[in-house]
Amino acid sequence: MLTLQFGQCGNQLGDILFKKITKDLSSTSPGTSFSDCYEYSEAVTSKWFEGAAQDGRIIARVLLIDTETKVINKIITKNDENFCYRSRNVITPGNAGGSANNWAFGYTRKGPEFEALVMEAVRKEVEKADRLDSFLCLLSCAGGTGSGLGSFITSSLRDEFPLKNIITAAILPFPSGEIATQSYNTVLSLAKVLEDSDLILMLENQKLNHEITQNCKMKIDFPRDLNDIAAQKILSVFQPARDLSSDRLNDVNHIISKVSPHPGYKLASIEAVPLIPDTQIVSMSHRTFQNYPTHFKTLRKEIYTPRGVKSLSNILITRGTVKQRGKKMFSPDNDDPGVIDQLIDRDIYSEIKWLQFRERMTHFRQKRNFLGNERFSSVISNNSRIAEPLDDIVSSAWRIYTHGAFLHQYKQYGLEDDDFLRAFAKIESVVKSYKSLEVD
Ligand SMILES: Nc1nc2c(ncn2[C@@H]2O[C@H](COP(=O)(O)OP(=O)(O)OP(=O)(O)O)[C@@H](O)[C@H]2O)c(=O)[nH]1
Ligand SMILES: [Mg+2]
Repeated sequence: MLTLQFGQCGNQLGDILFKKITKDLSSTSPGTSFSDCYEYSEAVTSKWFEGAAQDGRIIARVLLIDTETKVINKIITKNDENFCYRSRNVITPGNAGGSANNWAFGYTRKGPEFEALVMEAVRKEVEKADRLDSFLCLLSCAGGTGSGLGSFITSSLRDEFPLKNIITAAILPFPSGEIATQSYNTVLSLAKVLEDSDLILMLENQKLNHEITQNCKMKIDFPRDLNDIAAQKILSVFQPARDLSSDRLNDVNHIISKVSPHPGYKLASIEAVPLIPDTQIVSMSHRTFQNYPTHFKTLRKEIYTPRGVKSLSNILITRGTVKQRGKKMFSPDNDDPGVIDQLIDRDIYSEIKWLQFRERMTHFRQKRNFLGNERFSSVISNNSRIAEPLDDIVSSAWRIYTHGAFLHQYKQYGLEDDDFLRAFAKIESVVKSYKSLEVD
C-alpha cells in the first residue's frame, strides 16, 4: 500500500493513522501467541512501511502533498519516536498559500503543476516495493487542495497504473457553517474520484463528531479526535485479519471485491466499537468495560440504519478476545460451510443476526488485540444510507449554482457550466442508484 495525503485534512488524518499503526505494533498485551504476533507485525510492517532509517525508526510509505507548507511542516518537525517520513516524499513546492477552498484552482492549476513531482515520487515507491498493489488517498472534499489536487492526481494514478487498486478516504464537511464553496468542491471532487477509485470510504465530519459526543463527556479536540476515530475505523478494516469462510488474508483486492462488487456502488462507510479517541481515555478501564453481549449490542446501535436502508454488502470484522459463553463452541452450519475459527461460538452469530442480507456478509477475524482494546469490532458496509448526505450536498450545490453564486471564482480557472452540470448529474445518478436499492 502507498498512502497519498493531500491538503490539510489528508495530512493531519494520515499522521494520526500512522501513529496508530505504530501504536498497534508496539502493543504490550497483544493477547495472542508470539508467532501470531510475529506474523501480524510482519504483515503490518510490509503493508505500511518501507524499512528502517539509520536511527532505527521505521519509514512510513507515504507521500505528504500540500500546496502550502504550514500543516506539513508542523507534522514533520514533531518527530515521532517510532516512525519517520522520507524527506523526498514531502511535496510542497514553494509556498503558494493553498488552493483557497477552490476545487478549480486545485484541479486546473495545482494539479498540472504538481503532477510530475508527485508521479515521480510514486514511481520510485512502486519500483522499490516488492509488490505494491494499492494506493490509499486521504483527502477532504471541502477545501481546494485535497479536493482539487487530490482528484487530479487520483486520475493520474489511474492512467499510469490501470491495474492497481485505488481507495480514497474522503472526508465530507459538516453540512453547514464551514466553507461557502464546500458543496461545489464536494460535488466536483466526488464526481472525479468516483470515476477513478475502486472504493471510496465516506467519512462524514458530522457523524464522526456525533460518535464522539455520544461516547465521551470531555470537550472534543477538533479535528484531532475526529481523525483519531476515523483512523481507528480505517485500520479496523485494513490491519491483518482472515476471512473465516476461505481463510484468505484481508488484502486490498479481497476487501474491494467483497465491499464494492459493482462499479455503480463504490461508497462504503465503517461503524466500529468501542470508538474512543486517545485524548478522551481517562483510564484503561474504558477499554475493557464492555462484556461480549454489550459489545455487540453497541455495535448494533452504531450500525442502526433507518428503516428501508438496504445494504449491498457488509463485512464484519472482529478483533481480540471473543468470550465463549458456557464453553459452547460454534459448529459450522449449513450456510457457513468450511473453516470457522475455533474461537467463535454460536453466540456471535446470534448477536449479529440483525445485519441485513446475512448471505452477503463476510466475517474477518483477528485474535490479536487492537490498539490496546481487548475487543474491537467493526462493520464496513456498502448501503443506501449514504444517499441522504449526498443528496443534501448536491441540493445545496444546486441552490447556490442557480443563484450564480461564486461561479466566477471557478470560471476564472477554466471551468464551464457544462463541467458543473456533468458533476451534478454524476452525483445525482449515484444517489438514484443507492435509492433504487430501497425499492423492493
Ligand atoms: N476530519 C477532519 N476534517 C478536517 C481536518 N482539517 C480540515 N478538515 C475539514 O476539511 C475541510 C477543509 O479542507 P482542508 O483539508 O482544510 O483544505 P485543503 O485540502 O488544505 O485545501 P486548501 O486549504 O483550500 O488549499 C473542512 O470540511 C474541514 O472541516 C482534519 O484534520 N480532520
Ligand atoms: Mg489547506
